[in-house]
Amino acid sequence: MSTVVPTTIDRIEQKVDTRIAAYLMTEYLERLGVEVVFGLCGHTVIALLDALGKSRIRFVSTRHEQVAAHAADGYARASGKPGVVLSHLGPGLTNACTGVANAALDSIPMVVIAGDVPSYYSGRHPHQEVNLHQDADQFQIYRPFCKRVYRVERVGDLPRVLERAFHLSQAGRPGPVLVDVPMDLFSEDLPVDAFQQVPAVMARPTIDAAVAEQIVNALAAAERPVLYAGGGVLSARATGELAALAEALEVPVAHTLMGKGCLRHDHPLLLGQSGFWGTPISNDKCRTADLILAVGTRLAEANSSSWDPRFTFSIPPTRLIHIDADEAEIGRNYPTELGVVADAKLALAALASAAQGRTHRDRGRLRDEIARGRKAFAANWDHQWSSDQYPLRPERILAELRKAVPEDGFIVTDVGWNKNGVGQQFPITVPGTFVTPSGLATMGFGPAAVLGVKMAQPDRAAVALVGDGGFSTNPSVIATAMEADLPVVWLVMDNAGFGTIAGLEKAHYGWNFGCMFERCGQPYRVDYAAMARACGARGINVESAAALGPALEEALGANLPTVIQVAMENVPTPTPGHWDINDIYRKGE
Ligand SMILES: Cc1ncc(C[n+]2csc(CCOP(=O)(O)OP(=O)(O)O)c2C)c(N)n1
Repeated sequence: MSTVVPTTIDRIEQKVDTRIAAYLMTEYLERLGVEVVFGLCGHTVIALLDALGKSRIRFVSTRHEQVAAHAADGYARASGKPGVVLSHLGPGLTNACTGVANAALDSIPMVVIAGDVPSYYSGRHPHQEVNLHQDADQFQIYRPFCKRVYRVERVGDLPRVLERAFHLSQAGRPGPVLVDVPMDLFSEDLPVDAFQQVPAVMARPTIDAAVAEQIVNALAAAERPVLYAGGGVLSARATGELAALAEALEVPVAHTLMGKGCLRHDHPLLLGQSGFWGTPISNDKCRTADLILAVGTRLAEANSSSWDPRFTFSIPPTRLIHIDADEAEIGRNYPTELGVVADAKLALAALASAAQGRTHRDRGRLRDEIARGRKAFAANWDHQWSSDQYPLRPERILAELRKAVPEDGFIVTDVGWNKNGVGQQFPITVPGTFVTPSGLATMGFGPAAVLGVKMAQPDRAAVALVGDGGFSTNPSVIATAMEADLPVVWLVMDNAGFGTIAGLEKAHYGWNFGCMFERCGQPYRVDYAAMARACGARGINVESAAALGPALEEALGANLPTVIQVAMENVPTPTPGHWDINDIYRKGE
């Protein structure tokens, strides 16, 4: 005769009130301030959906888990809170992977809650488990990019794991955390007060007065110093502190793609973006600097011209001081004179305050030089802002977009001309209004991320500027925007192909095989505006350059999601920097 050993929960149940875990967990999410969960259903998560449906939390049901993850990512960027994703196991988990990895590479706080196969099936290879060579291990797919992957083995662990997930996703360098829950645990009972602990309020690390003094001294004494701002400056909401430091010591500011917006576009000390798609004045000043103070950046490949010293950074002889939330980033690609692990806002505030009233080396006619350098580069393309040609020049599209969208409106890009052109040329004045996928550079990010941005900031305009390739990866975003009542605008730059890669192949191999949209050898165009209308949304086909401005005005004033499709000439974004892939390609016979 077998003896039934009571579990911890059974023992607890005899003494205290209990409720079903899914409901307690949802109430906990409400208490943590979660306003919205983005996800897609499956049999493993309907217990949680039932609870969510009865809560104050909104559930945005997407039609692809990658869309859910990108939307949660956009929400996190525009709200400053972690994005929350709900995913089914197996195909749901693998579909969401790209979106979660994209968030990870851009240091976006995110909690992914996944329903898994029932716990008691471990090793039996149940329905929809990814398990051919490992048992009950599919959550490990998230390991290379999540800050933690938790598999909850017992329902009693759920409160602690969720608290850890919300804490870790936001603490230090933010990023995604996976909470993988065997579905039977959602339906188990927990004591009503099981979800007690909330994430600690964190005092972020700053720099002490002596270190601040040392850095300010070095900047003041340097002959050609540069401040180099990454996305960490924007996510720490530290742009005011950066401007104060730059102005106090008269130091020019260069930035990464994600650092765009760190100073107003018209700030006289702004050099612009560095690297392959950067600006010549930014690359020149970085390369010839005697001291660079880099803040909140990985000094990653695209912005560093593949780390080739002839183009963007030449370290040494340039000396580098690097402030970052993550110690692993310090010294990775360049020898670093001083590494500082600190919060960008606190560190820049300490530096700005130490720099107030300090004398510094004479910077000569630095501001004039910057103005001249920026103007000379813009002269290569600013005449195109008014070009009437059809298909449109991409620069005309940017000009119309800038005119139509208020300064505090969001420009969400994808990858392609949109990201590279906006990063290089588009005037941003309000920090945080430029949202872009940098580290993973995922095609498909923009059309979905704009949903989360609009959810976080419903009173501000939100436009996704995307290529036709990126838009068509997942046009189901239109239906989701309709269902969630999110009046976003997608401005689709249509060049009938994966234009950026087509241009690269053409430059090296003389044709663009495999990169253009074709049917029977002819260009193949999809009517995305009609697709929008089929979803009950608005769709506008722009048929002349002059028609784009009015179309944008109309779309931004509408209370329905709108797709604006505009034919665009496929021209490459200027590349003042370097990318060493261009040295790899070899053309045979
Ligand atoms: C998921 C994914 N697959 C492939 C790529 C490689 N890639 C970079 S840009 C690009 C073309 C994007 O085409 P489109 O959205 O039409 O924009 P365009 O380049 O024409 O401006 C591709 C395929 C990528 N970044 N992401």
